[in-house]
Amino acid sequence: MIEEALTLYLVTNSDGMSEDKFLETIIEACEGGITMLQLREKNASTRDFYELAVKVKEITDRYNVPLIINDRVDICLAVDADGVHIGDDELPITKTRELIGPDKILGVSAKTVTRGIEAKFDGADYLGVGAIYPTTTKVQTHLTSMETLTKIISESKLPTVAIGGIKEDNILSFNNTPISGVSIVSDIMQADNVPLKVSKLRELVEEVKGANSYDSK
Ligand code: TZP
Repeated sequence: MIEEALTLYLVTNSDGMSEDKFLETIIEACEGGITMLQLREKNASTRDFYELAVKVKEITDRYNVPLIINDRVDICLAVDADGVHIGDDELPITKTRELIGPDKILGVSAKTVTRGIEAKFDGADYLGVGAIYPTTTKVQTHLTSMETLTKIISESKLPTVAIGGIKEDNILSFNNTPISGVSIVSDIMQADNVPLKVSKLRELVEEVKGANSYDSK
Protein backbone atom coordinates (compact mmCIF):
# COMPACT_ATOMS: atom_id res chain seq x y z
CA MET A 1 0.00 0.00 0.00
CA ILE A 2 2.73 2.49 1.01
CA GLU A 3 4.69 1.70 -2.16
CA GLU A 4 1.76 2.87 -4.34
CA ALA A 5 0.91 5.82 -2.08
CA LEU A 6 4.43 7.24 -2.41
CA THR A 7 4.31 7.37 -6.22
CA LEU A 8 3.30 11.02 -6.63
CA TYR A 9 3.31 12.65 -3.23
CA LEU A 10 2.18 16.28 -3.08
CA VAL A 11 3.61 18.35 -0.24
CA THR A 12 1.56 21.52 0.11
CA ASN A 13 2.60 25.13 0.45
CA SER A 14 -0.16 27.66 1.00
CA ASP A 15 2.15 30.72 1.09
CA GLY A 16 0.66 33.63 -0.82
CA MET A 17 -2.57 31.76 -1.65
CA SER A 18 -6.08 32.45 -0.45
CA GLU A 19 -7.65 29.51 1.36
CA ASP A 20 -10.16 29.03 -1.45
CA LYS A 21 -7.42 28.90 -4.07
CA PHE A 22 -5.40 26.52 -1.88
CA LEU A 23 -8.31 24.11 -1.42
CA GLU A 24 -9.18 24.32 -5.11
CA THR A 25 -5.57 23.43 -5.98
CA ILE A 26 -5.77 20.40 -3.70
CA ILE A 27 -9.03 19.27 -5.31
CA GLU A 28 -7.46 19.61 -8.76
CA ALA A 29 -4.35 17.72 -7.66
CA CYS A 30 -6.51 14.88 -6.33
CA GLU A 31 -8.47 14.85 -9.58
CA GLY A 32 -5.24 14.75 -11.58
CA GLY A 33 -3.96 11.67 -9.74
CA ILE A 34 -1.70 12.45 -6.78
CA THR A 35 -1.29 9.33 -4.66
CA MET A 36 -0.69 10.94 -1.24
CA LEU A 37 -0.79 14.46 0.22
CA GLN A 38 1.22 16.03 3.01
CA LEU A 39 -0.22 19.13 4.64
CA ARG A 40 2.80 21.27 5.51
CA GLU A 41 2.07 24.52 7.36
CA LYS A 42 5.20 25.93 8.94
CA ASN A 43 3.79 29.25 10.11
CA ALA A 44 0.17 28.55 11.01
CA SER A 45 -1.17 28.72 14.56
CA THR A 46 -2.31 25.42 16.03
CA ARG A 47 -5.97 26.38 15.59
CA ASP A 48 -5.51 27.50 11.97
CA PHE A 49 -3.53 24.35 11.14
CA TYR A 50 -6.23 22.18 12.71
CA GLU A 51 -9.08 23.93 10.90
CA LEU A 52 -7.27 23.71 7.58
CA ALA A 53 -6.49 20.04 8.18
CA VAL A 54 -10.20 19.30 8.77
CA LYS A 55 -11.05 20.91 5.42
CA VAL A 56 -8.22 19.16 3.58
CA LYS A 57 -9.21 15.80 5.05
CA GLU A 58 -12.74 16.20 3.71
CA ILE A 59 -11.21 16.54 0.25
CA THR A 60 -8.60 13.77 0.49
CA ASP A 61 -11.20 11.37 1.93
CA ARG A 62 -13.48 12.10 -1.03
CA TYR A 63 -10.70 11.12 -3.44
CA ASN A 64 -9.30 8.30 -1.32
CA VAL A 65 -5.92 10.01 -1.10
CA PRO A 66 -4.01 9.32 2.15
CA LEU A 67 -3.39 12.49 4.20
CA ILE A 68 -0.11 12.98 6.06
CA ILE A 69 0.47 15.86 8.49
CA ASN A 70 3.89 17.50 8.56
CA ASP A 71 5.55 17.58 12.00
CA ARG A 72 2.46 17.75 14.18
CA VAL A 73 1.45 14.51 15.88
CA ASP A 74 -1.33 16.36 17.75
CA ILE A 75 -2.93 17.61 14.52
CA CYS A 76 -2.55 14.16 12.94
CA LEU A 77 -4.44 12.56 15.83
CA ALA A 78 -6.98 15.38 16.12
CA VAL A 79 -8.15 15.03 12.51
CA ASP A 80 -7.48 11.28 12.30
CA ALA A 81 -5.12 11.74 9.38
CA ASP A 82 -3.44 8.70 7.85
CA GLY A 83 -0.05 9.60 9.24
CA VAL A 84 2.63 12.11 10.14
CA HIS A 85 5.96 13.11 8.57
CA ILE A 86 8.79 14.25 10.84
CA GLY A 87 12.16 15.90 10.31
CA ASP A 88 15.28 16.02 12.48
CA ASP A 89 14.02 18.59 14.98
CA GLU A 90 10.78 16.88 15.85
CA LEU A 91 9.97 14.28 18.51
CA PRO A 92 12.17 11.17 18.44
CA ILE A 93 10.99 8.57 15.92
CA THR A 94 10.23 5.92 18.58
CA LYS A 95 8.18 8.41 20.63
CA THR A 96 6.27 9.47 17.52
CA ARG A 97 5.48 5.85 16.72
CA GLU A 98 4.35 5.27 20.30
CA LEU A 99 1.99 8.26 20.10
CA ILE A 100 0.44 7.53 16.71
CA GLY A 101 0.17 3.75 17.26
CA PRO A 102 1.10 0.91 14.93
CA ASP A 103 -1.41 1.61 12.15
CA LYS A 104 -0.72 5.18 11.11
CA ILE A 105 1.92 5.97 8.49
CA LEU A 106 5.19 7.40 9.82
CA GLY A 107 7.47 9.23 7.39
CA VAL A 108 10.92 10.48 8.31
CA SER A 109 13.29 12.89 6.55
CA ALA A 110 16.76 11.43 6.09
CA LYS A 111 19.89 12.97 4.62
CA THR A 112 22.30 10.26 5.71
CA VAL A 113 22.53 6.48 5.66
CA THR A 114 22.77 6.48 9.48
CA ARG A 115 19.50 8.39 9.81
CA GLY A 116 17.84 6.07 7.30
CA ILE A 117 18.87 2.95 9.22
CA GLU A 118 17.84 4.54 12.51
CA ALA A 119 14.43 5.39 11.02
CA LYS A 120 13.93 1.81 9.85
CA PHE A 121 14.92 0.43 13.25
CA ASP A 122 12.73 2.95 15.14
CA GLY A 123 9.53 2.26 13.23
CA ALA A 124 9.35 4.53 10.17
CA ASP A 125 7.29 3.37 7.18
CA TYR A 126 9.03 5.49 4.57
CA LEU A 127 11.80 8.03 4.08
CA GLY A 128 11.86 11.41 2.36
CA VAL A 129 15.34 12.20 1.02
CA GLY A 130 16.53 15.54 -0.34
CA ALA A 131 16.80 18.19 -1.48
CA ILE A 132 18.00 16.37 -4.58
CA TYR A 133 17.87 19.50 -6.76
CA PRO A 134 17.98 23.17 -5.75
CA THR A 135 14.58 24.31 -4.60
CA THR A 136 12.82 27.65 -4.54
CA THR A 137 10.45 26.48 -1.80
CA LYS A 138 11.30 27.97 1.58
CA VAL A 139 13.09 25.17 3.42
CA GLN A 140 16.23 24.85 5.48
CA THR A 141 18.01 22.14 3.58
CA HIS A 142 21.11 21.30 1.65
CA LEU A 143 21.56 19.14 -1.40
CA THR A 144 21.71 15.34 -1.21
CA SER A 145 23.42 13.54 -4.08
CA MET A 146 21.85 10.76 -6.13
CA GLU A 147 24.62 8.53 -4.81
CA THR A 148 23.64 9.19 -1.19
CA LEU A 149 19.98 8.71 -2.10
CA THR A 150 20.77 5.30 -3.60
CA LYS A 151 22.87 4.30 -0.57
CA ILE A 152 20.15 5.37 1.86
CA ILE A 153 17.60 3.23 -0.01
CA SER A 154 19.82 0.16 -0.23
CA GLU A 155 21.01 0.31 3.39
CA SER A 156 17.75 1.26 5.09
CA LYS A 157 15.57 -0.93 2.86
CA LEU A 158 12.71 1.50 3.44
CA PRO A 159 10.43 2.76 0.67
CA THR A 160 11.81 6.19 -0.19
CA VAL A 161 10.62 9.34 -1.95
CA ALA A 162 13.00 11.84 -3.43
CA ILE A 163 12.22 15.53 -2.76
CA GLY A 164 13.56 18.94 -3.72
CA GLY A 165 13.44 20.73 -7.05
CA ILE A 166 11.72 17.81 -8.76
CA LYS A 167 9.83 18.82 -11.88
CA GLU A 168 8.38 17.38 -15.02
CA ASP A 169 11.67 17.89 -16.87
CA ASN A 170 13.97 16.11 -14.39
CA ILE A 171 11.92 13.14 -13.12
CA LEU A 172 13.48 10.81 -15.67
CA SER A 173 16.88 11.45 -14.05
CA PHE A 174 15.74 8.95 -11.39
CA ASN A 175 15.57 6.16 -13.94
CA ASN A 176 18.39 4.20 -12.31
CA THR A 177 17.50 4.98 -8.72
CA PRO A 178 15.09 2.65 -6.90
CA ILE A 179 12.82 5.35 -5.47
CA SER A 180 9.23 4.55 -4.58
CA GLY A 181 8.12 7.95 -5.82
CA VAL A 182 8.66 11.69 -5.81
CA SER A 183 7.52 14.43 -3.43
CA ILE A 184 6.76 17.70 -5.13
CA VAL A 185 5.74 21.15 -3.87
CA SER A 186 6.07 23.98 -6.37
CA ASP A 187 5.80 22.21 -9.70
CA ILE A 188 2.26 21.21 -8.67
CA MET A 189 1.18 24.06 -6.37
CA GLN A 190 2.23 26.70 -8.91
CA ALA A 191 1.10 24.95 -12.08
CA ASP A 192 -1.20 26.88 -14.41
CA ASN A 193 -3.16 23.71 -15.12
CA VAL A 194 -2.90 21.53 -12.02
CA PRO A 195 -4.77 18.41 -13.23
CA LEU A 196 -2.77 18.35 -16.46
CA LYS A 197 0.52 18.87 -14.61
CA VAL A 198 -0.31 16.09 -12.14
CA SER A 199 -1.30 13.62 -14.82
CA LYS A 200 1.95 14.28 -16.74
CA LEU A 201 4.04 13.92 -13.56
CA ARG A 202 2.21 10.71 -12.68
CA GLU A 203 2.88 9.23 -16.09
CA LEU A 204 6.60 10.07 -15.81
CA VAL A 205 7.05 8.71 -12.31
CA GLU A 206 5.19 5.52 -13.21
CA GLU A 207 7.69 5.18 -16.08
CA VAL A 208 10.61 5.56 -13.65
CA LYS A 209 9.14 3.04 -11.22
CA GLY A 210 8.46 0.61 -14.06
CA ALA A 211 12.02 0.92 -15.38
CA ASN A 212 13.50 0.42 -11.92
CA SER A 213 11.41 -2.62 -11.07
CA TYR A 214 12.37 -4.12 -14.43
CA ASP A 215 16.07 -3.46 -13.63
CA SER A 216 15.86 -5.16 -10.26
CA LYS A 217 14.38 -8.40 -11.68
N1 TZP B 1 12.29 19.17 1.98
C1 TZP B 1 13.41 19.12 1.26
S1 TZP B 1 13.30 20.04 -0.13
C2 TZP B 1 11.71 20.50 0.22
C3 TZP B 1 11.32 19.94 1.42
C4 TZP B 1 10.01 20.12 2.06
C5 TZP B 1 10.90 21.42 -0.64
C6 TZP B 1 10.69 20.91 -2.01
O1 TZP B 1 9.94 21.83 -2.74
P1 TZP B 1 9.95 21.88 -4.33
O2 TZP B 1 9.17 23.12 -4.66
O3 TZP B 1 9.30 20.64 -4.83
O4 TZP B 1 11.39 22.00 -4.74
